Amino acid sequence: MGLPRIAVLTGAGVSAASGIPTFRDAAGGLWRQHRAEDLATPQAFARAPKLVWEFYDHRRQRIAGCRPNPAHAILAEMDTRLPDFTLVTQNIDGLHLQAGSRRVLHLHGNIWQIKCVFCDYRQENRQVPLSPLPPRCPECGDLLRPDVVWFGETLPWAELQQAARAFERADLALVVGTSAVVYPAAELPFYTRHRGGEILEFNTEATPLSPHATSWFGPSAETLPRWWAQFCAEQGLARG
Ligand code: BV8
Ligand code: ZN
Repeated sequence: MGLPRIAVLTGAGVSAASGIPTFRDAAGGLWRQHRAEDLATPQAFARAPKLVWEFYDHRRQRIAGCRPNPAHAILAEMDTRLPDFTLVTQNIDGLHLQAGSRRVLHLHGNIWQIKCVFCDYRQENRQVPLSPLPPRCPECGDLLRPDVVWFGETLPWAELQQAARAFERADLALVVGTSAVVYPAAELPFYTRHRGGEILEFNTEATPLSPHATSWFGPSAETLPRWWAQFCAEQGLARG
């Protein structure tokens, strides 16, 4: 029996130790009395593009100075040590790539990418602050928007299919720092279970996934490195 096939799903909790507030906690959840869920929608953008852009520009400014933490580093190391490893993230902060993970499936987009609402203009943009808001497309003059998946929008088809296949064939699903309430991403770990695989959950609190998983409670910047050291010892993997 070779090394187990592993699929990982991360959420905002994996970036908490990097200083980025999670999506639903107090700091990250509310901005100028607006709930994040109410601003991350096409309807909000159609109604108030400047306000939605001020929300995203605020988050870009917060994220710009943040660095990957040990949880990101372990996931990047796993990427190099395991023959069958897939990292799927709901996060839009880009910290997995910054930590050196090469193969990352971004299901909800990337806050550092902006695209035109009309033509196919799409560009990486790391300007903080961004001004003027809302930015206009240099090609057609229409509005530019963050290249992220809003509530009610479909996820990128190719990434979702690849993620589903990875969780279907995985022996082990690691679910790190997600409240496991946003679909279809939250469905993925159940694909592993349906095929007889095991789910390990790394979170500071219980979630709807917990009854179906083995939980490592605590901050993932501590629990993930601890689990990986134990896993390497069990599998006879020399540490990188
Ligand atoms: C779609 C990008 C339809 C933007 C995001 C009713 C029932 C079921 C589903 C629905 C429903 N009503 C609507 C839906 C569908 C909806 C949905 O699931 N809603 C939920 C809220 C009920 N889903 C959608 O709309 C999706 N699209 O379904 O399309 C469709 C179908 C066909 C055709 C057309 C349309 C789109 C979903 C994507 C939305 N975009 N983000 C942005 O970020 O601004 S989702 C948003 O939530 C973030 O991306 C985030 O990644 C995601 C999940 O949140 P988490 O990452 O889990 O973060 P959260 O704060 O919630 O939790 C943090 C966790 O970390 C906690 O558990 C905490 O305990 C833990 N933690 C904290 N610190 C640590 C820690 N863990 C470890 N260590 C620590 N230190
Ligand atoms: Zn355009």
